[in-house]
Amino acid sequence: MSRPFMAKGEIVAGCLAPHPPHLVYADNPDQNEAYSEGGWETLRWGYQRLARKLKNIDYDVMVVFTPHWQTYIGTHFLGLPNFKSKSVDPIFPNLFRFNYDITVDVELSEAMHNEAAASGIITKMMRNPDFRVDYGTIVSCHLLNPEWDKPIVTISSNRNAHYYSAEVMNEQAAALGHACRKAIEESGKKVVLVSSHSLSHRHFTTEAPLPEDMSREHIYNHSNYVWDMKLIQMMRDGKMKEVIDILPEFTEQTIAETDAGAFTWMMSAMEYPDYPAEIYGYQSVIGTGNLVASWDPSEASRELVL
Ligand code: 2X7
Ligand code: FE2
Repeated sequence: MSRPFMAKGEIVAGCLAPHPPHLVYADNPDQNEAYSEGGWETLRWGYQRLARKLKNIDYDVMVVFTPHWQTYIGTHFLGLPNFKSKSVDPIFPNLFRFNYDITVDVELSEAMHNEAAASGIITKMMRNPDFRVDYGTIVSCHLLNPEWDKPIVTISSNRNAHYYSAEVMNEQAAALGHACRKAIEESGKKVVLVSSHSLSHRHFTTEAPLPEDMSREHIYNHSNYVWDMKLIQMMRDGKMKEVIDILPEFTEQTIAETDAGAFTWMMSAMEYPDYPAEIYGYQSVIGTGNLVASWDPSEASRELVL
């Protein structure tokens, strides 16, 4: 239903925000129990610069799509106003034991759920008060807004790439992005979208004795590096439709975390930007390729960062 007296809602920024728990570990926030001597500064400094930009953007809510809330029947949306617990990374409990207290914009979450359902996508609201929010949501949102002073919505990753193929995932995620854009416009809200994932995702299976020992950190292999650089160049050139078209091939060749659908969802919701991405930093974490980047639809505030 359209609301004639309300300003149209809009997507005011889209952020590619990788979520290795190492980045929060390296930052030593009060919420995390582990202690580090730092590390992965190229990514963390990039995140800090993007977080400063977001502080100067007027927005109501962050909507994050995460690969680490994996759902096998449909797409799920957080559906309670508050979630509070401790998140322990299943692979890196030595790095990430984070006490979170998250506020959710349930109104927008339901609106996106309903619009997606109306377009034929299988959906569900998560109303379990004991549900533990995944570390993908927590890491990306913490690094983009360490004050946690805005509500969020998390969208799960329906594992289409694994049930069917990377091509089917691309189609489904694009349809979800389209529905979410419609819901945001109807809501009258200003929204920051967050696509939470690495690019290339082959990773080492052993860890350095000191995880933040940067003398041990490098990309898993050259082929993944070349693929990541190819995509970043296309982002700089504003070729987002082309990036999404080759994403299934990229996903398969580099075991990329784009398999989750987040990036396709965000680009579809932003109608495939043809303007340059803002590049904030690229670095490997335990061998994976990670890029912090943003798409700013406003030409007036769009920057050449790196
Ligand atoms: O979830 C992750 C990731 N995507 C990349 C690197 C390291 C750990 O966790
Ligand atoms: Fe991940």
